[in-house]
Amino acid sequence: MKKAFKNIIVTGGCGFIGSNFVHFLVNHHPEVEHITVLDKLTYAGNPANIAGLPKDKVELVVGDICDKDLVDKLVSKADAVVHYAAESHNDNSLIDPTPFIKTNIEGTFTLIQACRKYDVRYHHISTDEVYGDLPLREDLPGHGEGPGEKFTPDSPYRPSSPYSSSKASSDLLVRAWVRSFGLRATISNCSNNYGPYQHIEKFIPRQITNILSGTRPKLYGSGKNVRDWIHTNDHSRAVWDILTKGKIGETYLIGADGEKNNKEVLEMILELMGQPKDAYDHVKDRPGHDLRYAIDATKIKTELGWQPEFTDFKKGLQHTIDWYTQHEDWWKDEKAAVEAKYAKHGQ
Ligand code: NAD
Ligand code: TDX
Repeated sequence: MKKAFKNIIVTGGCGFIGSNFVHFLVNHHPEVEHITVLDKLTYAGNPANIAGLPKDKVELVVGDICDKDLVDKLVSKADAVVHYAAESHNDNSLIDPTPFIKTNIEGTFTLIQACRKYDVRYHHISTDEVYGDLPLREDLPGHGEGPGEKFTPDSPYRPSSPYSSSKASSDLLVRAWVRSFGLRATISNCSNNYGPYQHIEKFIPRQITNILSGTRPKLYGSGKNVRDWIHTNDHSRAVWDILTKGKIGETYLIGADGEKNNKEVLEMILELMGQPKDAYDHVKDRPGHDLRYAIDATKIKTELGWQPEFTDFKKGLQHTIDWYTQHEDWWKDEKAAVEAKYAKHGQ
């Protein structure tokens, strides 16, 4: 019989997606008795994201996933590690890749070495960006529905940025540890998440908070780049399904058929916030900007029975806009510095 996961470490549990998973565990899985959030609290980590959760159940350990002794001590007492902690922003990785190499690669190495030592179940959170990008649908013979026109777990690794190449490196370490050392690991590669608590450096919250601050939104390049959006609640449910029902050594792609180009998303935000459709600026494009991401989520749907619940993007976006509108205290203090950094790089 499978061992129950009573004591789980969630790395990066004070970030956007990791904190969503911590809330998900507390709200939906009382059988998980103790959650240790291991988080360095970088600029992207905010303890407020898990404030209010029961202190006897959720313990925050402020520390670095590269700290071998700390990781060893925590992992020795755990049943599972779900690894979210990362440097996560492409634009930052283009300015200074150093912390991406350290946290995303060395941090993963540190965690899997400890999981190997104590035979602890490990789930690795990754991104669809490891597969590089796809041509736009209109340029494909099957208009995006033919074989090989979306990412599948067998797509070749072809990362474009320092961020995505560091994530790809970490995935490959995990695959090798499964094969060479019998690490009990699974990997998930998810598409672009949206929802409350996302850092305001990212596309959707940046534009919402720009409008709320009286600043014009900023669109990179032509805005034709396509992202495959999924609500972060759907991501958390998928991760739990993989952790508890997934097959060791397997990779699962998570996506909710949410393809939209950036211009469409921005126009939708403007419309929902009562602004003219063209009230934004075109700014310098991102170097190496991936054109299109699209996930074929057949495997997780058919093998694990997962389905997304947030299928109405406009409704999810409205809910996200409402959250940022009502939680100015969560983002206001950082806004000027985030925009000043972008302005320095022409974005
Ligand atoms: P985020 O930047 O919001 O949060 C990252 C968290 O990790 C922060 O709390 C930060 O303090 C912590 N952290 C960073 N370096 C650390 C270190 N060395 N030691 C301990 N903690 C550290 O990121 P996110 O958007 O929530 O992404 C979480 C994970 O999901 C990442 O692995 C990312 O690659 C992956 N992912 C993100 C998306 C997306 O759309 N945001 C999509 C697919 C996969
Ligand atoms: O101001 C902006 N204007 C703009 O047009 C910003 C910040 C972004 N963009 C574009 C770039 C992308 O095409 O919007 C799109 C989304 O940008 P980001 O929010 O930076 O996300 P992306 O680079 O697609 O990566 C995200 O999804 C995959 C996460 O940040 C990663 O952590 C995840 O792995």
